[in-house]
Amino acid sequence: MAMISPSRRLRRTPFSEGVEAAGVTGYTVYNRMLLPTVFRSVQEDYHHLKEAVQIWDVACERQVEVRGPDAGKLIQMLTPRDLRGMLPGQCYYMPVVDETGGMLNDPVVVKLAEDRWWISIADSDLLLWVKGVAYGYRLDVLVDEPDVSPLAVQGPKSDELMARVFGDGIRDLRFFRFGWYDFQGRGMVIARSGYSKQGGFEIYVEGGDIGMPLWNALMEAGEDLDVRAGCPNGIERVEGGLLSYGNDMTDDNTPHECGLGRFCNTATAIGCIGRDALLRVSVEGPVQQIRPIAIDAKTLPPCDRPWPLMAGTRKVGQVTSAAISPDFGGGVAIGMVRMTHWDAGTPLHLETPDGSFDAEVKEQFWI
Ligand code: THG
Repeated sequence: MAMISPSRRLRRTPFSEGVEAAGVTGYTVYNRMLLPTVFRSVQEDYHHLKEAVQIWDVACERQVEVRGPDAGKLIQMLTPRDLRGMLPGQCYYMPVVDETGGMLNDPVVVKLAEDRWWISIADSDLLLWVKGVAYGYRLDVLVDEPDVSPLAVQGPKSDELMARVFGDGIRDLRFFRFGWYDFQGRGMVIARSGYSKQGGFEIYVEGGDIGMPLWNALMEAGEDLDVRAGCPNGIERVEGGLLSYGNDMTDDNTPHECGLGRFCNTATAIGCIGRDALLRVSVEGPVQQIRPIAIDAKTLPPCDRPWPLMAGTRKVGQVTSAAISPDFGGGVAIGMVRMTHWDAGTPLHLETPDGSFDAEVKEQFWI
């Protein structure tokens, strides 16, 4: 594919200088911001992620900050997940739905205080929806996109690297909890989370000016750990079944179709804007759902459009993310499959631009 032309509309990040110095070779666009996709090769990056530790510029996971007396009320309006038990210091993976129950985004929400929240968004313009809801319901909140840029530290050696920069206390941080830690006199929110199954942290860097000093400190502290610049890995995230909004689901899908029913408490999520619609559809249950799909292939083209999943001549679903897995052998994929064919073991055919392949519905994702 031809190069993407840089311009002001395609936002750089506080870490772009470090990403370029590290030799980035591929970018995508996410929330109108640069997101690296490849450094050495997707395969080499994959093996390194599983063996060592990587620093990821995920500044494109923008924060929608909601502040004020009605903040908790507004956040609950966005999601069918019941937030009443959520405490400051916790992060939740949170489906966001519209009035039809359609997915608008699948962010991580960070509860900083009763009256201050960050919504760490996937690739859709959620800020506009949240501002619209706040205005339309005359809520007493301020909604904006602060100068906060997540930097992820991912991989099995993440704890060791983070302890060297932030102190040993960080080792005690639990999954999807956050704390405040000091770097050069600046308080930073750090959570144990991230878009991989290899373990690690996300540092919510407040103030772009401290971005490169932090990047450089992590790189220097991890030299003997073989720390490298990395990015969300297209193979590893499919093996782990981590969904990508806009790829694996859109506003045409309910959270239940996306397999996110475990993050919904629609009966008790009072105030959720899509609640009535979801209660209606949840009576019957979804008629299609996300499934892991194994593909009998040695190479696959980039999945830049849905690939039909066929049972004979009948289309029964589609694959929206796929890769060849070095560790599991053959193709791994995320698909949306009709109820009649979603049982594990169901044999299917996958139609790609490079031809047709045997495929099979799997019981669970690979990681
Ligand atoms: N971290 C932060 N913001 C994000 C992402 C992230 N915003 C964009 C995008 N990623 C949102 N999508 C996801 C998808 C999956 C997860 C997080 C965000 C995730 N899922 C775990 C899983 O499925 O195993 C854990 C979910 C749980 O148990 O709560 O982490 O990565 N800040």
